[in-house]
Amino acid sequence: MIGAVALGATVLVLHSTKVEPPLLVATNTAAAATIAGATSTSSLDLSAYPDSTAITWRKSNDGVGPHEDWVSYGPTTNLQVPAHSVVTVTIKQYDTGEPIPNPFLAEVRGTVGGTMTVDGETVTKIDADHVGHTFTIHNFPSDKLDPLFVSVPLPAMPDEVEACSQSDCPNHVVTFQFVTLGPGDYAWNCEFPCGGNYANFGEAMSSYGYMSGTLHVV
Ligand SMILES: [Cu+2]
Repeated sequence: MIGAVALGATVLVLHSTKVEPPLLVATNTAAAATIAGATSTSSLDLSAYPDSTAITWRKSNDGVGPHEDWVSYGPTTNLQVPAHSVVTVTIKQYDTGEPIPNPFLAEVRGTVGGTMTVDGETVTKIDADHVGHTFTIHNFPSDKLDPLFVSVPLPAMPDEVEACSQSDCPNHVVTFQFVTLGPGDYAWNCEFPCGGNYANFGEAMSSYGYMSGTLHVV
């Protein structure tokens, strides 16, 4: 009984530290959906930053950052896209990087055509020795969700670049498209250990809302 009470208190504390970032709703675009099964087109603009000081909503939230030395996606990681839509994602990637432990994650998976563009060039993978982050959407464990798996690697900015998080700082522009099926909530996160502490899986990797978020398909 004492154990159960202690466990309940722990769950409560863990839960209270999870702050849901503000919702970013994809913009509906006018282009016709030319992919079978899709009825609309939409777009999302994101960035991957070397620190979280660019995330403006955090500055008004006591206790949840910004952390100057924590990498972060922005402007938020709580995303909403339409069901049955061709979603065009643009990610500005401002961070440097390292060799990614698993080269599978240096390849583009689950996008329209199996490709993405990097600074306008169409590619199916990037150099596994120079990866900044990944943007990886996957299912929560549930048999009620339509399958959705999308993973794109973000190329690292060169080490000699002074990585910074302002909009005019040097960056790579990555674009890709994916197609949503029915409604549901999906998890997305960076699969490259880029946080601190234990094996780089701590801090920005283990705190929800920096290198992780939710994709609401509605
Ligand atoms: Cu990362």
